[in-house]
Amino acid sequence: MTFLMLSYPERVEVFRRAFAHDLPDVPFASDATQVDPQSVRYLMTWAFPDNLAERYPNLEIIFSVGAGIDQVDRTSIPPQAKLVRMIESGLTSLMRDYVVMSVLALHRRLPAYLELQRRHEWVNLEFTWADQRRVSVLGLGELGRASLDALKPFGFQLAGWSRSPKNVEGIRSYHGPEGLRTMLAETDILICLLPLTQETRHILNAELFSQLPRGASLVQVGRGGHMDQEALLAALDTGHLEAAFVDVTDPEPLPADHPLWSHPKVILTPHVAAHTRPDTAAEATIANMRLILAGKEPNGLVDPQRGY
Ligand code: NDP
Ligand code: OXD
Repeated sequence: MTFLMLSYPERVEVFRRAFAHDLPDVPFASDATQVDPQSVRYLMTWAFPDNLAERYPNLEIIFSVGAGIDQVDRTSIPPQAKLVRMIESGLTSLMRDYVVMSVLALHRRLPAYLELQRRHEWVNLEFTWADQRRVSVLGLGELGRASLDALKPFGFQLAGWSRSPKNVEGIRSYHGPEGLRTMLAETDILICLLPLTQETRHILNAELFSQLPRGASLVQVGRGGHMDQEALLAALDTGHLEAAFVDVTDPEPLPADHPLWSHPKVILTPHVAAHTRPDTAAEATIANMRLILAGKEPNGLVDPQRGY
């Protein structure tokens, strides 16, 4: 019952040491050419090898190295194998930091001040008190909830939208299409932290932007496929949206001549909002392996029907 990890050497070494120390009975391998494919029961990877089912016929669990699993071609997964996404404190803390940074920057109108600085103009822009600023998150999962928790001390009016109803202390919770419309109408800064599924593809489109109040801003940290980039540019150009932080694009890398690079109301980062941290991810994976070996459900088990 080998655990095969396909990733870059530094990350693999951290996992190898953690497995040797905490789970010595589970053989750990990282070189696919040196392992008996029949023995591979657990596979951890980001990019999924071709012909997975034929290559590793006894696969039971596929662990994604990352939180998202939209990179996976579901048709390649052997029918008996389950998919587990990454939930670990290092990645969550990076996302929390990025969301707090961008919400504060948008709240204090940093993109507009950067533009004034470029023009050497000393101008005081209007401001809003934090307790009058409405900040909403699309997606009340691991990362959406952690981000909202980190925003609480600033006193913003917080809201979140999910598929199923939620009851989260200090957060107005919405679900379903009607809930989304209501939340958008009451949102000044919108954060996208959804998984990319058939239902959420291109959810950030012209219609959604038009439902936000004039002057609202966006933090796009989900997946490039969530957003119609032309619609964002149009909403910024008409002034309907004030500014956007964009961390994920379609395609990635974003072509050098794409207008998002140089738009004065956009702060663009190259999909760096969060990354898996090797030591905490190894701990989380070992905890999950213990659950699996005890016949229990691992944390982050993907529901194939929901698609996340
Ligand atoms: P989770 O699975 O924990 O949470 C997903 C949330 O989205 C849940 O609250 C879920 O609702 C909600 N949701 C899913 N589909 C819908 C829908 N159709 N309508 C309404 N709500 C929906 O995911 P994480 O928080 O761990 O991660 C979220 C995403 O963040 C990842 O999938 C990835 O796209 C992105 N990400 C980006 C990174 C970056 O560097 N930019 C790094 C890591 C992740 P419910 O609770 O009802 O199930
Ligand atoms: C992830 C990512 O999904 O880095 O983990 O985007």
